[in-house]
Amino acid sequence: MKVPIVENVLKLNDEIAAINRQTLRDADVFTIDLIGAPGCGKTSLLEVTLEELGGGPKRFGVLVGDLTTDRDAARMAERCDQVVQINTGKGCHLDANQVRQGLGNLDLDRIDVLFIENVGNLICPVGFDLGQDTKVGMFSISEGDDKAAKHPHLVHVAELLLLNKTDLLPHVDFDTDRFREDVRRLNPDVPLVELSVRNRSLQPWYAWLETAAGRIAIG
Ligand SMILES: Nc1nc2c(ncn2[C@@H]2O[C@H](COP(=O)(O)OP(=O)(O)OP(=O)(O)O)[C@@H](O)[C@H]2O)c(=O)[nH]1
Ligand SMILES: [Mg+2]
Ligand SMILES: [Zn+2]
Repeated sequence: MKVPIVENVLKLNDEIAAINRQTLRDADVFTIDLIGAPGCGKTSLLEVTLEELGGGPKRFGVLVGDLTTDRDAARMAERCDQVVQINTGKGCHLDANQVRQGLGNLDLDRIDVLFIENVGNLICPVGFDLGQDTKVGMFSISEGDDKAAKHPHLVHVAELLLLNKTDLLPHVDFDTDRFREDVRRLNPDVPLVELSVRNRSLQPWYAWLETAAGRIAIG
């Protein structure tokens, strides 16, 4: 007897993700699924990005996933008027249907770049297509230098990797060369941006963002 439950769940997810992708393309919105462990600095990065780039030519929106609170959305809503919190309950990742519902609460005509902050988790968010243009993986110094090696799927899939909290390097035993070697071995081509949101050293991230988001303008 065939029991294709998981297969069907992912198939349905992919179908809804395709609808999301079309909706976002039609509205000329470039969408980034930001994936990282709890506390690596996803919301902090987006807060500073919204603050520093918010008045510029690109208009931003955010969908943020969290189990029960709206704290991340409240933080970002201070810097952006297109922010929607998605509560996943016991769910450890966002799925395409939740994103679909989130999109219905945004004014896509007023957004050029949409950030989706996924639930803090390095594992299953990698496998769920949300309709995004690209997935960005975020690690941080405080998690330990073995996390790229232990989460190869994210390293494979990500189009950009961020290593946050470099300001903590003097205080933490983190072998940066080892981390870089693991990344190179798993994905020789992925750009790795080492940064400190705390120190606001975000220029390489902004440069990547501008190039990546530029694709919709020329695409
Ligand atoms: N030292 C240091 N702390 C940072 C940096 N970036 C973020 N933090 C701190 O790390 C903690 C977690 O940051 P968040 O931005 O909430 O992390 P998150 O990834 O959004 O967390 P979840 O949404 O819970 O998964 C906060 O106390 C931040 O102030 C950094 O560059 N350096
Ligand atoms: Mg957060
Ligand atoms: Zn999950």
